[in-house]
Amino acid sequence: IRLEKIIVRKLKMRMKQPFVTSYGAVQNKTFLLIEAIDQSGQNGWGESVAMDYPWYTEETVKTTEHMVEDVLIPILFKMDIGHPDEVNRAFDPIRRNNMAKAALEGAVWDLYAKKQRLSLAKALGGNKTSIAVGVSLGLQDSFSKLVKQIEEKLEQGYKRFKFKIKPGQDIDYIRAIRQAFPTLAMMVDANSAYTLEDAAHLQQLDQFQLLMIEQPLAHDDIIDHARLQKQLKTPICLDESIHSLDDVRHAIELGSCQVINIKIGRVGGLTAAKQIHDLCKQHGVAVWCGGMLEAGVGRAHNIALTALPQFTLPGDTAGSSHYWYQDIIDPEVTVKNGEIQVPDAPGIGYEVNRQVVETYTIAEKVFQR
Ligand code: OSB
Ligand code: MG
Repeated sequence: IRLEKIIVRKLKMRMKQPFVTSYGAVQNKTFLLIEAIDQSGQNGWGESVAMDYPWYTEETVKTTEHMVEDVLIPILFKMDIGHPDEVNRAFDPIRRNNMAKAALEGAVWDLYAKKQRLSLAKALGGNKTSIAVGVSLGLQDSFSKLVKQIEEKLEQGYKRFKFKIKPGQDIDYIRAIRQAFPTLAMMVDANSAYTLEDAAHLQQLDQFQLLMIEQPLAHDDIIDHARLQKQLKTPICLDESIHSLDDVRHAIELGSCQVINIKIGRVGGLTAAKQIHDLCKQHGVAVWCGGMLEAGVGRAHNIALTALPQFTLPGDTAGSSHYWYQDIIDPEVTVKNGEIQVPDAPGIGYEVNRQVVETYTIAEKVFQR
């Protein structure tokens, strides 16, 4: 693969409803959509998951633009790519900026799989034909609206419910949900809203049969999480704290968590995500695929990754219509009986709808080798 042309589009899409976390609300999503084209005219698609404001990790739409355009594309234009893993290695000397790296590497993976006439799932080594999925529900101010949402998702068969929590909207909030849904497969995500001093407070969550508590403590911590895990019956799952294979190795060694949330963007791409998957499999650590409110291209990459065997827990990959009035892929991602069919067609297995992409595009730049 010799990349000849890379198109960087900036899209702005409005979500059906604001997504509220311990940090605040997101409703307008701006992101980069990458189209990479090689010497034969074959293209591949990637989506950056960085958002407008650096509340989740340090990256933003603007930092990813800079990295993609000024640093990473020049590296790709110097390469002859035999396999996408080489892109991971070529980006390795560049510190972090994982979401920017993942967006480009994802486009190369899609292109590579298409040339091999393999689905992206198969190209990654995944064999599942369908994946079980869950849904992540943001903080709600009205309990009856939340109950209605849960009931609607239960009807569609969603297999796991994740609720955001924050100090002041946690124990009583989760108790109320548990009382309304005594057998619901449910977990919570704090997005780093607590400290070790809250350990006794968080112990109250142990009574609600939660599958796990995601990222209760600092975004860059693995030591305090190990201390907290010793004081909690509920398994801890790490999200923000995991950026690399070494982070996962350290977390396993220290006992900082029992479950890992793998997000392609946060760990720097599919190659890194697969390596983390393999390490977790070796250690018997369960993993699931986290979501970043992706549009269709990013969602398709998540589906392909989740086809790997150690993704034994339902992740965040809900159907397109949960977020969007109209997604950018054809067909849209649909959930039936709580499952998504893993596409068989080459690459990401969904067509990008160029007309729809155009309606959301607010900027476009073309780079030539
Ligand atoms: O912490 O998992 C998170 C969305 C954006 C940033 C961080 C997180 C999330 C989600 C949403 O929980 C998952 C989704 O539906 O895509
Ligand atoms: Mg999270």
